Amino acid sequence: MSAFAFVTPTWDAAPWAAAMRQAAPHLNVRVWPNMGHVNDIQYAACWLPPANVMTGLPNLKVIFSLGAGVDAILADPTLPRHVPIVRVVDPDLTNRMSEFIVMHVLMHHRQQLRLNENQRNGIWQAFTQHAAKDVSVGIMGLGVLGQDAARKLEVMGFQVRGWSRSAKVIAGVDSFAGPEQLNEFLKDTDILISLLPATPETDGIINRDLLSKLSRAGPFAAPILINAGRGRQQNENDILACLDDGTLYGASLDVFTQEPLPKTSRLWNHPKVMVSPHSAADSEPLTICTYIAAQIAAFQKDKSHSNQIDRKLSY
Ligand code: NDP
Ligand code: OXD
Repeated sequence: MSAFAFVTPTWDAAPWAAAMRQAAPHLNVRVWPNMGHVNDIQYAACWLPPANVMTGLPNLKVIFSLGAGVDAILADPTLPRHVPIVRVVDPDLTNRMSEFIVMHVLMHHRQQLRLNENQRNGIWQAFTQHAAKDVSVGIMGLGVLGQDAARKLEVMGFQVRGWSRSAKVIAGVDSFAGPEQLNEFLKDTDILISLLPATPETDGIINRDLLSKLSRAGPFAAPILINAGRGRQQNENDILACLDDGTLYGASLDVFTQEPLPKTSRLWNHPKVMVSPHSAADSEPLTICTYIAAQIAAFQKDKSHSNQIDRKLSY
């Protein structure tokens, strides 16, 4: 018998199992830790699987991530090396992320934090409006999510640039690639966005050194940071110090080194910061299960699957 297991110790798996049964009624769906006979399980979808669970499934053929990122799966040091890992690439998730990115770029661009503060104090005061064409938005990570956000920001009139490992050709978007072009990318970026995956190479990349290389020629004379990639990429003490001394004008942070963000973090109440609880782009159970069901159908037909990560690159 071929069975499918959800292994999501930190999430409620019930809505996921229900969605999977709807998306693939023929599949035998199980939920960790009640997985029945482990020999039956050929497919697993997970988020933060406990050590030894995946490696204890001898007939596992594909591991599915329930999100676009796979760091929550690769965190398992016992993960079997021979089983392919497939991540989510889906227009619904991509749209959700672009909504978040466009919303936060616009909130900073139109100075919404200052307007909110004035509203609380009953102050009627309009601020200078700057043209989008005078603002350069730089996206670190021009993958599936970064490219979609880049296109949408370009349509709105912003100058858009992106940085990735390999160079890209995207109409209206300047592409920079590799460590050797990072400084060039940063020096004319007014609003920096991270949509990078968490990998050993990107860990800690958002630090004082990087932030101090950003443009100070934009409308606010200091840059803005938006991180919806992963918290591991940011040094939060550096970000706070840069906000306090004016190296940064503002920040939107959706991801943190520790999640949930501890109540004691100064980021919660910092007047220049917008905090969201790792919710830039939710994985919607039925959408994601429909995607996984289609991948399993393809795999059962001819052993094919798409959006497999490269284990050597960790994304
Ligand atoms: P992709 O794999 O499609 O894109 C990753 C991009 O990062 C690629 O352009 C890649 O370059 C680039 N990259 C990776 N490593 C480096 C490096 N060392 N130097 C420069 N560029 C690098 O991923 P997605 O766009 O689908 O997702 C990106 C990330 O967004 C996820 O991994 C996840 O961490 C995060 N995410 C966050 C969510 C949230 O709610 N906050 C929701 C969904 C995702 P290249 O193109 O050359 O390979
Ligand atoms: C993801 C996430 O990787 O939600 O999809 O963080």
